[in-house]
Amino acid sequence: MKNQLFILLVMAALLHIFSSHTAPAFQNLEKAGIIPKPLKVQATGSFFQVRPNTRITINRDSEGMKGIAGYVAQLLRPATGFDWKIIHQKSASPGNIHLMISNNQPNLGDEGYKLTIARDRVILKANECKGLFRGIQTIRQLFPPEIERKTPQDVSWKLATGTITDYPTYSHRGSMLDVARHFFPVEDVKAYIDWLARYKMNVLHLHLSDDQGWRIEINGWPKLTRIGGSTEVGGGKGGYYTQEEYKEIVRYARERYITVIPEIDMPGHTNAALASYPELNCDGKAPDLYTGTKVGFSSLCTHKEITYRFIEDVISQLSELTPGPYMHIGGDESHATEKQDYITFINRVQDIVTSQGKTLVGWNEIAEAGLNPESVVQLWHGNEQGIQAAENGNQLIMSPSERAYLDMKYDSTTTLGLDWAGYIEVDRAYNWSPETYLPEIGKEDILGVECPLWTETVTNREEMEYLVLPRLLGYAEIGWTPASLQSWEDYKLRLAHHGRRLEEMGVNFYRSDLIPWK
Ligand code: NGO
Repeated sequence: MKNQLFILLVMAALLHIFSSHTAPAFQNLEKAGIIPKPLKVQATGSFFQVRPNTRITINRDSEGMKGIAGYVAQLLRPATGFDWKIIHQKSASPGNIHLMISNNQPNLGDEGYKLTIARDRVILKANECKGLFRGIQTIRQLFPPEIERKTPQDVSWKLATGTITDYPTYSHRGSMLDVARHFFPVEDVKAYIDWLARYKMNVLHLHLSDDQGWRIEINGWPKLTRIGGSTEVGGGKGGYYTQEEYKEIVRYARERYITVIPEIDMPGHTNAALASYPELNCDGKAPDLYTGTKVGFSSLCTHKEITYRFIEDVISQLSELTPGPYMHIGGDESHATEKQDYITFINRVQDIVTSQGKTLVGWNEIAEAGLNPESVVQLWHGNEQGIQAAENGNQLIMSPSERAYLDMKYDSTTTLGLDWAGYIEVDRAYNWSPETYLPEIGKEDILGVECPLWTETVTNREEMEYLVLPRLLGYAEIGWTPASLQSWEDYKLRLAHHGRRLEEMGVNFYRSDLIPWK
């Protein structure tokens, strides 16, 4: 009898040791595979059980806090089927998820957060709502992947216990969406914003005009949208955003702590505007609308005063509609503009932008114009101009085309996309670092990272998803996680794990052979 008891005890002890070593991922916070990888994670090996009566409690009754709590509830309700009542109370209580602002954690900055998951409660702390919002994306990834479903799932909702302390490396982490080559309705842009939000990105750069289309309503210039917005690459019907719709995009982004940067490309990439208003052309004649994919053939007439009246109207209205600090004026590939005219033009437009209280951003070509040091240069193709900008004191947004272009094919078999900057497989997209990309450009010169999705070949949401996912996740990590913590070997395992989540989301992501998908 004694012996039997002894054996039983030994077995129980062994079972305990064994089970704590093979704790399922949901019980080991360090193996949760979060993307972007957080700065510091400490697991405590147990779990918090979410129950039908688990509440979201907030320590302040502010609009911002209520907005965030509402966002969390709306994320968690469909798949759990629980109520997720929101309650205002000073401190955390057993069984609940407590969101709190407490301004005494200087190292967290405005986007950082500290998450503590104990067996009996969850506490998410940040200096600002923005930080809570980023932290919520972490909590979301700690739920089982079925949380992504739209209907109640029969799952035991557990969160692994431990603590996470996390804040971003770069303050600017974004993606550009080209709505000019093909037009995308507001709903698609919102879906895009949601992907950015999910991976803690904070900038949506909207490429609103190009040769093939003008996509934003400008009062006093109705033909821009009526004519310039009437088509797209391939000759489809195009489209445009009314100012109300644009405001809705900005509002939706803002609710997710994402800044919108509008881009009106000039003086080149302007055929849609030139086709709408003959007076913007040097010869006074409107060209035909263009639905091909060549670049570098159009230019606003840099000698005419009406050109600058036009730009002033566009920039002042967009400045009014956009709360963020930036105005992007393109400036790329102006091969149809004389060099000296280009320089004079960029300088005049820079003045217009700053007179509206905005900071100018442009593609690397604008560095040749001798910019104000406050202006920002987006490096895409033209390392010399990037270096020149850094020497001039301009901050850089890093979007090198051969690493960061979401419109490049993955490999020779990809049917969508372009390949002029090479193929960008998931490893090539991940395995680089903005601060070592060019020896002449250091971390202090860099504002952040953007991955652009140009849409010459992209016509709908599914195609968008295929090129964006999963590369976007890697760019998000490059922007958020310190370079010293990034590793392809580790990332590819986390991405493999994350694949289940993408599947539950029902998105059309690229299943790269390089990833050992689960
Ligand atoms: C270039 C060009 C765009 C194209 C894109 C396609 C820049 C900044 N200008 O990038 O007009 O759409 O390549 O990859």
